[in-house]
Amino acid sequence: MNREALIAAVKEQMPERRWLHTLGVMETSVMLAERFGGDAEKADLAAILHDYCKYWPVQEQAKIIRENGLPQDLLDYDKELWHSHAGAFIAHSQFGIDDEEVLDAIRYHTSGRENMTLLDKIVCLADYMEPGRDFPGVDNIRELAKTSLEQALIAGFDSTISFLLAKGKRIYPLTVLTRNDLLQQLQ
Ligand code: DGI
Ligand code: FE
Ligand code: FE
Ligand code: FE
Repeated sequence: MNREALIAAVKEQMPERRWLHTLGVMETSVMLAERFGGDAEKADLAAILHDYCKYWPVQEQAKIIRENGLPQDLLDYDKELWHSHAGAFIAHSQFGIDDEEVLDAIRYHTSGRENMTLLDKIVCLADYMEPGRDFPGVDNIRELAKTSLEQALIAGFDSTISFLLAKGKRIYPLTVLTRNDLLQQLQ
């Protein structure tokens, strides 16, 4: 499937405002790839697909995780964590994307993981700071992103973890491991 057809397929899966978010992540991923020496074409592709399953019924997302050997522990945590793994699965099975770097960037764009690749970092950070994002601290993340992917990502995960704590929600352990690992990378 060519890029235009892929974009049309993605657009159909989501409301207008989420499509505008996706456009913002595409633009920001490419900018970050250029800034930090990443692969702009892979960043663009991962960004296009990253939220493909975001508006699918949660039962469908759960079914993909249950029936295809994806990490079952996801099902014990917030449903917001499911669309990234389901999205990577669909990117491979439905759209034939075989590039593991692209699939991983989609798969880990919400939680991150230890030893994130450059592409993982670019897509995850673009998701936090695309122009349409407006949450307390987002301008600080954009400022940090001028010089350090890691510092900007840590600020992003700090904000997510604070948000989850304030809501009394559980934190997916991988999110904490990701933050610890990024801090260690700065030492
Ligand atoms: O899909 P997006 O809204 O663009 O962004 P995302 O894929 O980063 O999802 C973010 C949401 O996931 C945010 O509302 C917080 C929620 N979430 C719930 N539990 C966790 C979590 N995010 C992380 N990183 N870790 C969690 O444990
Ligand atoms: Fe997402
Ligand atoms: Fe294959
Ligand atoms: Fe997103």
